[in-house]
Amino acid sequence: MTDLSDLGSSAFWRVNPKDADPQETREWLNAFDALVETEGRERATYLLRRLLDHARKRRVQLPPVLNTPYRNSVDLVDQPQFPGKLEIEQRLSSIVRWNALAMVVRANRAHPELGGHIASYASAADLFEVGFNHFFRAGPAGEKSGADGGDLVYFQPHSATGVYSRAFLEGRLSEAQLGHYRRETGAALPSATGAVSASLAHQGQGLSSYPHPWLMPEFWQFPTGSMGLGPIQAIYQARFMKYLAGRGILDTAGRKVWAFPGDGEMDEPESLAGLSLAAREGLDNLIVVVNCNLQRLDGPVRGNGSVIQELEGLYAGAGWNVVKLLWGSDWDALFARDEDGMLLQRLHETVDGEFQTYAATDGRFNREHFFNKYPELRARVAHMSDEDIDRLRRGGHDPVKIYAAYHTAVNHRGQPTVILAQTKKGYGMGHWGQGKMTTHQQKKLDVEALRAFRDRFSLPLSDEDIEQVRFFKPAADAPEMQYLHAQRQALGGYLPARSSAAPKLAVPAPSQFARILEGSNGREQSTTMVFVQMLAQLLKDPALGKRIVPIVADEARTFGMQTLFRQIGIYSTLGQLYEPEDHDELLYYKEAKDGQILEEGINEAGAVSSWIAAATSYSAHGTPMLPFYAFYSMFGFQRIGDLIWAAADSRSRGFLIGATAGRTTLAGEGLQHQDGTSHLIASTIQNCVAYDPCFGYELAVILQDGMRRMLAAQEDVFYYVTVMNENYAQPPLPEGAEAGIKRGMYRLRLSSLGGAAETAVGTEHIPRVQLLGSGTILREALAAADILEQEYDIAADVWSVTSFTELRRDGIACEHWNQDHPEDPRTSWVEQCLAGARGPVIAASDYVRAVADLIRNWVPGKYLSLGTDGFGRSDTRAALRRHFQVDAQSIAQTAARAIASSRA
Ligand SMILES: Cc1ncc(C[n+]2csc(CCOP(=O)(O)OP(=O)(O)O)c2C)c(N)n1
Repeated sequence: MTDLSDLGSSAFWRVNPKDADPQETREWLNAFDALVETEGRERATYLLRRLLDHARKRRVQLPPVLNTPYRNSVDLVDQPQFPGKLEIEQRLSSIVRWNALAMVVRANRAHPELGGHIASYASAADLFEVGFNHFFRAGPAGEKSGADGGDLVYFQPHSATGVYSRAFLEGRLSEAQLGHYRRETGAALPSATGAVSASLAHQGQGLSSYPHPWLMPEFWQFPTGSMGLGPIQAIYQARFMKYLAGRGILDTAGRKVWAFPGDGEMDEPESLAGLSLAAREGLDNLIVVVNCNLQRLDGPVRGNGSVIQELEGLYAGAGWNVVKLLWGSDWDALFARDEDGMLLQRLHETVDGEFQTYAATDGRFNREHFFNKYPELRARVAHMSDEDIDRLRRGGHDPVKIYAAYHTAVNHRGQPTVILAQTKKGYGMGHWGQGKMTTHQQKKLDVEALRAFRDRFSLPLSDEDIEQVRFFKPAADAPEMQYLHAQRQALGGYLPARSSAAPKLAVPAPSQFARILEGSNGREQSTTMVFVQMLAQLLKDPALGKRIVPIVADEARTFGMQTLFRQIGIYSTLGQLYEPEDHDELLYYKEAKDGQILEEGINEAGAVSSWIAAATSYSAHGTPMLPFYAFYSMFGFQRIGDLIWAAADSRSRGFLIGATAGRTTLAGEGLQHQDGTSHLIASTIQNCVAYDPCFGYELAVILQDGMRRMLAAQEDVFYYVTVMNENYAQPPLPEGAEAGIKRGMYRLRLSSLGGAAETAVGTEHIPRVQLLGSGTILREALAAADILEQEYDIAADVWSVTSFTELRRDGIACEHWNQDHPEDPRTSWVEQCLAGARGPVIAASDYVRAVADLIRNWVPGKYLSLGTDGFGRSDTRAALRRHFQVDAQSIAQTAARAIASSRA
């Protein structure tokens, strides 16, 4: 048996183009069969491989092959002329490298607990710089600018120092700001122009550790700090841009999405989650550049293998255009002389753990251990000095090769491109950092190391500059500076830059939803149905209708949204290539190039990434959109909570609709489906406005107000609203309830036991309780009030709590205010509501008790919370509510006990 392990994961894609000459094909196949029979499979494999290599040499196009040799994809003969001034670019990148490094070293010197990363940007610097000098197009986002709106770049988060450092040279960040890297509280600092931006004035102007639009709203567009979220968001952003174009909303042709993940980051499931969608949808507006420095934080990414070959197989298998950018120009001559394939063989047998060692060692070591293994290779580098060997660059450090790869990528049509760029971690940090196992966390460099760095990159810095770790910026008329500005001007301006300039949209007045506000006239209906009804109405709105982006993850039918399939169509880049099975039905499954629904399949991460793209379209595209992503509430915050956190950081504006929500409302689905916590998690996200309404009119008031706040007032908030699948009669909006619905609670029922309901005067002798209910459990509270009055002679007032979260925020805001303004104190809405209300307060929701506990600080007197703590399980609603003690009986008993104990 031959050892096939050296074949790696090579495999052919099965593509079957039309056969131009079947007779000839048969002869070839017969010959092949004869070969296998007479000479055996091993020989056949060998010959196939030779044939492929030979074809490649003859530049015959091959069918897609998952793995190609360990060399650059762009052949020397196809390499475009480098259009830049290489020497100036090298000087510029050296300066950017220095300031990035200085930022970290200075922060760490001043405050040892601060710091940052040096080694990652050191590896990514040239990849970024070639982008900045030649490719990343900037431009005003906006409905009018359309195709000129510029590129969208998702930067590797911990290489942010390099982006700051470049912005410093560009005059967009000041030295004071660089000096406050990772120090973001305190007074605002003057920017490079001397001005303090209004939007930053209240929050200081230190530079955030990673890209955070929340903290640097005029700079960063996309938060990438949590590994894996950058790559998936980039894919769905590119897809959303095609969607905008497909629907005729915005011409996005010519604009690209670039993403720069690390090779270690590719182990995150989200990094790979969108690959097939990207290929399927032909996202040729997307370029992913994986910085393959072969290391992650702890050590090598694939010490015993090859991360580049592995990623090549994955991307190629998914249908991407894969461009390997492995070796710098100095290797060209070596490859040219590699007729016997010995160099390639040596590269193939080297695992990444060894490549890392070669990065950490010098030319002499590399000669001895890499080249000298085979006499043929030893002879081939005999004319080179150890220094020459040391200078053999990896592809990701050679602007000429990087340019060639990027050029190929931007001109490729029909597929997304991934560039697998081989680099060295800690490039240029000598034996202090380059290729070292511990380099990721290196924050300190002593003066000797800094001096060596200066010499390595020929920086014009004095010994004193080095000792003081001074930032360096050439004079405005220096050739580097002129070049830098000229290149950026040619590309449309500077980047990254975040804009929030977008038209304000008028939203329908509350009266437009009269049908919902009037109630269902006794007809039983779930709030999910009310939501769908409202959505259908909004879709018909002449102004707003086209802005709506309904998103589902294969649950439209569960939520009764299937009527929308026919009405507005499902977006598909291909339209509909088949006659749907239900084509003769009125509401058939319609896919269309201008379809409005994004049907993401069973893919919450993808669906919420689409939602983020739509919810930030006002910023990235100057084109406000209004996404509604409806999902099983359990598979939202719990499952893809980190993406929602990124959505918050991104200043998303849109609706997340947690459907079939609650732990007991969704009766039969059991432990994994029944959600008792999403509102608790939602409460932790400061710009997430969460509501758990019970009635259709509450939902209508909330959605209308949400639209007003996000589209008309342009507040940076997003909404999480839970809707249920429990059917009941929907009452009409009680007079004057709107304000309370929005603020989080209002009194729904004032007990009339023993006296006039309006005043409750004269009922002081009757024991009284305040029942708070939210979501469908409000109905249990109403029933509990009946029980209390009828069976216990206890008067019970009932309050609908639409949002414990908003009530809490209001309470906290009042406390903050009162801290600073003792002379003019404010009273929280909970305190205002319950000021005259007598008796213990009992709250119940379909979520864990901690949700109701959120308002404990502001509830006067005794406060008892009921909730659904523990795992969900299947049973009838009634049985489940009894089990969790949130049914009417349990609420009534709790209230009665509270009264009894207060008497005792
Ligand atoms: C979800 C998540 N997990 C862990 C981290 C911490 N972290 C930051 S950078 C890093 C290593 C990144 O390695 P790689 O992607 O190879 O990039 P490199 O720094 O080598 O360029 C880790 C583990 C994170 N930021 N996000």
